[in-house]
Amino acid sequence: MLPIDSEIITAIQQAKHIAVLTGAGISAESGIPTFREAQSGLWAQYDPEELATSQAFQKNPKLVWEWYQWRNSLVEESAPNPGHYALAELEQAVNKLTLITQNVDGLHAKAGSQNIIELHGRINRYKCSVENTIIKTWHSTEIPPRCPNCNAFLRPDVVWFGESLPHSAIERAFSASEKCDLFLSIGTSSLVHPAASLPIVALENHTPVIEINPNPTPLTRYAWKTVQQPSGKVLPLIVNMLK
Ligand code: BV8
Repeated sequence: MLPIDSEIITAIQQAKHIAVLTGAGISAESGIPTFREAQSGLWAQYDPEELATSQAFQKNPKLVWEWYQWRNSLVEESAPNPGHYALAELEQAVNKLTLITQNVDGLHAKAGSQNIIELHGRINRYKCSVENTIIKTWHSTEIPPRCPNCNAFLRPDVVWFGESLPHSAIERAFSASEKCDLFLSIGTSSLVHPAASLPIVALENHTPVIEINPNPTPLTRYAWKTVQQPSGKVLPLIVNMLK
């Protein structure tokens, strides 16, 4: 494990408002495959960007529903890892921290983070595919199950490709990215928009961006500092160095 650059520690200590953007990579050490990692077994033949669309759901609702049930089973078997817990601790240790996540696994909330913006919804929350109302219980035994109010199919309450993000979530995320004086990008390939635009907004405001990701991304060349190590190792180290 490489030592953490002391300038990173000083920047975190002196920051008035830290914005953090996380992606699937922060949950990799919880055993949840990242979005672009090859899907395993039955799902290896499918491209997530194809399946996570309303077109795919229209065409084959059963297939899309079962894909989400499989992914949800992985989430249910998973637990927050030291990276999630370290971010929850960091939130208590600094002046102000806004945690913006692209993840739909709910692990940040489970780890105790408070100020969370979930850009892409939650995989274990369901809504009517027509009325968009959240449905907590149903008796339908069809796959996908049908809405108890209007009989349309239920779907996961996540944002599919081609769908708009929840207005308040993206508004708050852009506002935090504009107002923060330090931006951390953790475990994201920085490919999916509008989330990938958030660190760009920080850069446009001359805010330093720190990237934590074992691999380079399109953001790497613009980052003030990059730590190319797993977040589950790096984040606890950073939190310990703040003490
Ligand atoms: C929108 C929920 C417009 C669902 C997700 C055509 C039509 C419409 C839009 C578009 C289009 N073409 C392009 C677009 C825009 C599109 C987009 O950005 N496409 C990309 C692919 C180019 N965006 C959208 O469609 C968005 N909506 O634009 O709407 C609009 C406007 C008005 C009116 C109508 C429409 C919606 C985007 C949201 C899609 N939903 N998730 C689900 O989960 O099933 S996105 C999904 O992919 C994830 O949530 C996540 O956000 C994203 C994957 O990104 P990452 O999280 O970064 O994960 P990834 O696997 O890519 O990378 C993991 C990283 O972790 C890697 O870099 C790896 O190195 C690193 N890593 C690995 N291990 C570790 C680690 N890091 C640290 N530690 C480790 N241990």
